[in-house]
Amino acid sequence: MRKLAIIGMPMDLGQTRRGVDMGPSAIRYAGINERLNTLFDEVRDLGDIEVGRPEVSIDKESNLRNLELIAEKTTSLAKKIDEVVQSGSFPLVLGGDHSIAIGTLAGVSKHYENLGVIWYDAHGDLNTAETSPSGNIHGMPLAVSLGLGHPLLINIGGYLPKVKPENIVIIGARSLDEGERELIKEKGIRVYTMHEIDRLGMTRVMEESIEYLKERTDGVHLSLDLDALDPTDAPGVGTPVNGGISYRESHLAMEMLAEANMITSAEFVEVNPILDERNKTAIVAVALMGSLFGEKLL
Ligand code: HAR
Ligand code: MN
Ligand code: MN
Ligand code: MN
Repeated sequence: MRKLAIIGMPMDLGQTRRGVDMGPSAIRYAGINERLNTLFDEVRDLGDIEVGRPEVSIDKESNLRNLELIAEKTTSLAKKIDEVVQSGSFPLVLGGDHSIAIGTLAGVSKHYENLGVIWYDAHGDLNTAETSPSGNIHGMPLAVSLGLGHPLLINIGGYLPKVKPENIVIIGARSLDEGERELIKEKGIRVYTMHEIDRLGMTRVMEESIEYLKERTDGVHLSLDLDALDPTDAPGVGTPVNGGISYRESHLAMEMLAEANMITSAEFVEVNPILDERNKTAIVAVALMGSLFGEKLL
């Protein structure tokens, strides 16, 4: 029996643009239930993790924005995800800014020896407090999952690391900070930048990614940041970067993942309805979920 559990994570503490906390509502409004109902034997919407509207704060020592709050809230998310995986359901998390991935991965990875991660994003999210240009934790979750970053974040779930560098594939990168580039080289992380997507085409990028992860992982988490897409297709994001992946290429990527039958958990993040055009970005997110979970055109 194929079971899906939807978990909303209305958190905007990893960056400074308010509104991304409304992402889960926007995605639900775009018709997620209707779209996915027929693709699973059971779909349960577990509602949102309680985030509230806490007062923002900057940790003086590390300069990280909302460090303790993010540690607390992502810990709650990790616990919920852990329960969902244990119950045999596929966890689908609705963000929220990308810092929520710290919690998702902490909840998921303990169930796998070698969790693979597809990081579909314009950014690397590989900063630490030392390399971050902004102090925004949404630019750090992939580094945190590698065990690099503030102790309060890397130890969530009580173990580390959540992911090994050789089990990661980044797709869509076009805005990497200097420290992130160095880390990618040092750790040998596989990255398909927009250059490779243009050059090889999305078909080959996905064929290679799927083959690479199949060889070395026992489960694969898809972390899809809507800013991986071109801003013309997904305008409702806090940090848009021109020259992104097209709507159709993204569908192809999701369809190929469905065919490969390898994704074991997923999150869709950075949908900000305040910055959007008539909920377009949430609608795109839901359409991509349809393809990811096996919707057929014919
Ligand atoms: N690299 C920049 C920083 O760390 C910008 C990160 C922007 N973030 C996201 N994540 N939307 O993908 O501040
Ligand atoms: Mn991101
Ligand atoms: Mn693990
Ligand atoms: Mn991004």
